[in-house]
Amino acid sequence: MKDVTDLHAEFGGERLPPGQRKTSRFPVLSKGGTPSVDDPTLEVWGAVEEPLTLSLPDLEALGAERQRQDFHCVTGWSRFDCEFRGVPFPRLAERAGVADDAVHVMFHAHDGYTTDLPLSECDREEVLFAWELDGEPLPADHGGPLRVVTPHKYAYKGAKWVSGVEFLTEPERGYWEKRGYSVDANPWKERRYA
Ligand SMILES: Nc1nc2c(c(=O)[nH]1)N[C@H]1C(S)=C(S)[C@@H](COP(=O)(O)O)O[C@H]1N2
Ligand SMILES: [Mo]
Repeated sequence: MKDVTDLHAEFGGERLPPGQRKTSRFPVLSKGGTPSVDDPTLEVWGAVEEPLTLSLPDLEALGAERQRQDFHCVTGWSRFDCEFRGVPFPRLAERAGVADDAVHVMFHAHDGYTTDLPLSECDREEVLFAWELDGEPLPADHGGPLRVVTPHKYAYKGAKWVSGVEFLTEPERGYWEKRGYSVDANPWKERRYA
């Protein structure tokens, strides 16, 4: 299994980011209820050569892998050693063929949630479209059947119940980013609020 729990070194910080406390629980944080998603398909559109509609088997076929990752919530808790299985963002970007003028990405979710990141900050091996947690299908409360995880950012950058990935030629703001949360969301720099 690929272990990316050392990625704090890239950001010059300790494994536990400043102002965070470690928990062994896995709290659920959602802006509303848990939507039911029977048939997960992921739409990919915007500044790409080929818009895609991908099923879970399609995602699997792009090259799924298991990764050990830490999970940092902006409200102050961190859960170490989450084992997610999914497909890394770069596999999907390669498949869609990202246009030269794409600079930013918006993730869309079934509960109406959105979140945005610069393309360079989500085109990373540890950004996963994940459907398994700790060897089990991803629980619905945690975003099952399909979510994004962003261990190098606060977890609001990882859309649960993800429905779409939109490549943008100009930055736009997601749900929490419009409401004052940081676009950067770097836990080691404590970029919590804009
Ligand atoms: N679709 C969707 N994704 C979401 C959210 C949400 O409300 N809806 N909340 C975000 C926030 S603020 C956090 S901290 C994490 C929480 O993930 P968890 O419930 O698995 O702990 O999901 C993020 N992704
Ligand atoms: Mo959060």
